[in-house]
Amino acid sequence: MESLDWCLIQPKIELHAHLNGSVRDSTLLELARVLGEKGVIDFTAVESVISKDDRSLVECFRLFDLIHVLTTDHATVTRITKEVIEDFASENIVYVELRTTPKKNAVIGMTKRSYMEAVISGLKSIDSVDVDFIPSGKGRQNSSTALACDGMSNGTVRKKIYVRLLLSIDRRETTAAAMETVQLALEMRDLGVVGIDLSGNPVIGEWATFLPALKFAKEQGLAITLHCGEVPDRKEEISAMLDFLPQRIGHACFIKDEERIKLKSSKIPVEICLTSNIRTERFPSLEYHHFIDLYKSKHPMVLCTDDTGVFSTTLSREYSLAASAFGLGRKEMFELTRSAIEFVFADDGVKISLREIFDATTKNFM
Ligand code: 6MZ
Repeated sequence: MESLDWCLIQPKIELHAHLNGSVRDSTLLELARVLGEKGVIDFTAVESVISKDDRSLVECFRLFDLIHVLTTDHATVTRITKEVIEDFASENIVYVELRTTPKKNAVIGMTKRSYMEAVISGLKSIDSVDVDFIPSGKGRQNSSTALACDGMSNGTVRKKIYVRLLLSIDRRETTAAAMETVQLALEMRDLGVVGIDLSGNPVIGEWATFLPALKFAKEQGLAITLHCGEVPDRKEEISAMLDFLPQRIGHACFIKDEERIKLKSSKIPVEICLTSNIRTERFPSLEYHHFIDLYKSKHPMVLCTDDTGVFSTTLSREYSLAASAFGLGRKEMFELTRSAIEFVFADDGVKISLREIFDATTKNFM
C-alpha cells in the first residue's frame, strides 16, 4: 500500500469538492455551540449528528440541511471558504474547482450574489498561501508557477493554489432559480467562476426542470458538470444527461448497459469519489467500485473528495485508498492526477502552468 505520506506530498488536482460539505468538524462544532447557547438549536443533538461517521445518503442530505443552518451568513461563508482552501493547499492540492450552491436568505439580507461575494471575500482573505482565482488578463493573476510541494522544496517557496469556482444548481430548485444561478455565474466570470454543477439529493427533481438553464449556460460558454447516476433506476435521466454532453460528470455509480457504452464512447471524464460512495452505501466495498472498470478501459477520470468534512476524508487519503484497493503504484497515481489537467475548466494558461508544475516534480514522484 502506498503510504499516506507519499500521497500527501504529490501535487494533486481536486475537481469535485462542495464547499459546505468540506467544512472542518471543529468549525461546525464551534458554530453549533454558539447557536446552541442562543437557543436556536439543541447543541447535544447536533453534536452527535456532526460526529457520526457512517451515514446513508438520506442522512447525508439531512446533515447538509443542518450544516446550512450553521453556516449560511456572510461572515461564516467567508470563514469556511478560507479554511477549506487552506486545508486543500496544505495537502499539496495545486488546483481546485470549488463548487457551492448560491443561497438566499431574506431575513439576513442574503442574495445569491451576496453569498458568492462572501465566498470571494474568503478567497481574498487567505494569506498563508498564494491563491490564484482571477482568470488571466483580469487583474490579479500572478503568472509565477512557483510552487512549494513539501516533497520538493526546502520550505522557503510559498505554496500556490489555483482556485476556480463552479456554481451549483440544487435539484430542489425551480427552472427560474436555476436560471438565476446561471446568470450570476456569467456575471462572475471575471471573478473565477468557470462553470455550473447540478447536484443535490438525487431522488428529488426532474432533468427537464434544469435543462433550460443548463442549455443556456452551455450556449454562453460555461462548462458543465452533472451529478449523474448517483442512485439506481434512473436510466432515462442518465441517458438524457449523457446526450447533453456535459464536460464532466460526477459519481456515475449506477450507469449500466447501453448508458455505460454511451459513457465510454463519449469519453466524458468522470469525477470519482471513493469514500463518499462507500459511506453512502453506493457499493458494499471498493472491490465492487466502478473505478477499476473505468481505469482499465482508460476512461478519463479523476479522484476527488466530494465532501471532506461530511465524509472525514482528504484527497491524499482518497489516493492512498485507491492505491491499496486497486494496486496502483506511485507512477500510476501521479499520472492519474496529472491527467486531470486536460479536463479542468480553467483556461489554457492555467493548464500550461499546471503541466509545468507536474513536469517539474515528475522526477520526485515516478
Ligand atoms: C449530490 C451533493 C453531494 O453547495 O451548500 N452535495 N449533491 N450528491 C452528493 N454526494 C453525497 N454532496 C454535496 O454544499 C453542500 C451541497 O452540495 C450538494 C448538496 O446540494 C449539498 O446541500 P454547498 O456549498
